[in-house]
Amino acid sequence: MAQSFGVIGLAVMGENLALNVERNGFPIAVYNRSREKTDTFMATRATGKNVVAAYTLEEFVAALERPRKILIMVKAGAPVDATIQQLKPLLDEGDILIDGGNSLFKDTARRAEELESAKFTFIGMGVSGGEEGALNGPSLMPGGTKQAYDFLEPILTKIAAQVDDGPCVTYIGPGGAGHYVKMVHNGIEYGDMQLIAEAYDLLKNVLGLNAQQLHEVFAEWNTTDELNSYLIEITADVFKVSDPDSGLPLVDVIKDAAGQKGTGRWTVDDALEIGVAIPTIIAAVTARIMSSYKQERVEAAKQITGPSATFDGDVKAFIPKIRDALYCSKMCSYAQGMALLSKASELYGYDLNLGECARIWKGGCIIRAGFLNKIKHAFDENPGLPNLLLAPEFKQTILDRQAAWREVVATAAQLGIPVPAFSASLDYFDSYRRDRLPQNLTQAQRDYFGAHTYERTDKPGTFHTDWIHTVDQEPEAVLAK
Ligand code: NBP
Repeated sequence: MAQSFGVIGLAVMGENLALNVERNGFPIAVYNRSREKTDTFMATRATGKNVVAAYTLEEFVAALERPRKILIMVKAGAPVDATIQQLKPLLDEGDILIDGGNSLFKDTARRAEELESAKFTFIGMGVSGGEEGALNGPSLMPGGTKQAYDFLEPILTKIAAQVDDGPCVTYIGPGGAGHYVKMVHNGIEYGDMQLIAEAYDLLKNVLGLNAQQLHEVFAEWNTTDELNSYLIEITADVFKVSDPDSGLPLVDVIKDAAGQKGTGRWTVDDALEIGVAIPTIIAAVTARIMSSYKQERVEAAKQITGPSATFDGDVKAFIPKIRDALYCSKMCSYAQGMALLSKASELYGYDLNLGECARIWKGGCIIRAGFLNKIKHAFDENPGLPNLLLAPEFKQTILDRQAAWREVVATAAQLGIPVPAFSASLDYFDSYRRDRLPQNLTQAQRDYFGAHTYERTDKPGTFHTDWIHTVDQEPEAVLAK
């Protein structure tokens, strides 16, 4: 009997998704480029399961019922193209290929076009949740034709994480829409992680909390409606782990240089390309880059000193202020991510349902959090909401906490502690809420040196001034008086 679902690529994600699909009642066939991984999988985790191993792609396609449903879970980039090219001659019209890797949305759009014109069906599906999510229920973001999604829906809804209002999967939109939404999810994830890192820095290095106290603070924050989330939960756990060699908290002996695989940068690249301000996410990506200058920073620390002052306030009273700053900054970060999705939806024709995007992130994925309910609610109430900061519940919450947020950012600046994502969020908030920014001067400068013209606030049209010959006579200096 033919197997109903195929998985190519048996690294952590492919293996776990394969087992998830099989556990949910769909017999599977698997294939991996190198034979050893398939052998190990079959001899260990696949034993006793309805899994057929294939050692060539010919065997693999022959093992599948038609139309074939094939999930490609290989390293993103050239390996996906190579796999598709090898598969193409073996497929039949109507077969469905799903790329579940972290592919760049532009690659997905290109592949969809190529494969659709060859009468195959292609789904570019973002998968979030790491290896644990892949096995027990990830958040799935499939993009492609609605018809293909409908065909796959019975499988996808079963393997996805389940939350109070349904499985964490929905039809995202055409072409590269699924991978776009996954990319922005990852950008938001970068923002969340950096904001938590900054809260940790303040708690530890300004307030002097030890690992046990850090654990208690994050564990307590995780019980709140606002901050309850997977990332806060694992942060609390991290402080409970000691290093067996040194006896120190393990986190203290980890080198402070963060890696990145590229999806955060892709989010930044596209936001800049389509003109959406995402300063918190940019700050998060930049902070990882700064962290990677480890050796240079060690040298610089010997030569450049910061303020010598230390915190002399009330430690207990400052902790909730840091929590407020974290929450306000997080709201700004999500406001930026959702604004990016909204603009991309319009420009790329994705027709995204932003409330649904927030809903499918409620379970399975790395940014899962109770807070996403509020975002879903805000967009359900007003699908045309220009910015999350204007949603009544978000607006009021920030207004109630902005004094604490400002105090935290100001204190960090005075003590020389970098809080790039807290500050970027506050700047975003202050810029967004101001009806007049200083870019009137920027426009004047641009027109001065480059005749770039400007618009006026009092009448329509485009204007240019011959600044050099119009500069007033030097008036009597007033500042010195
Ligand atoms: P990797 O990204 O580490 O890729 C390893 C797999 O790709 C192996 O099966 C390998 O086969 C195969 N592969 C490579 Br490399 N080059 C190939 C080629 N030219 N042709 C065919 N197969 C090739 O695996 P992963 O961590 O499981 O991730 C899979 C995808 O899921 C990636 O796109 C990743 O970004 C994405 N993702 C990962 C996570 C996570 O938490 N790890 C989460 C969400 C999404 P081999 O065994 O023969 O070398």
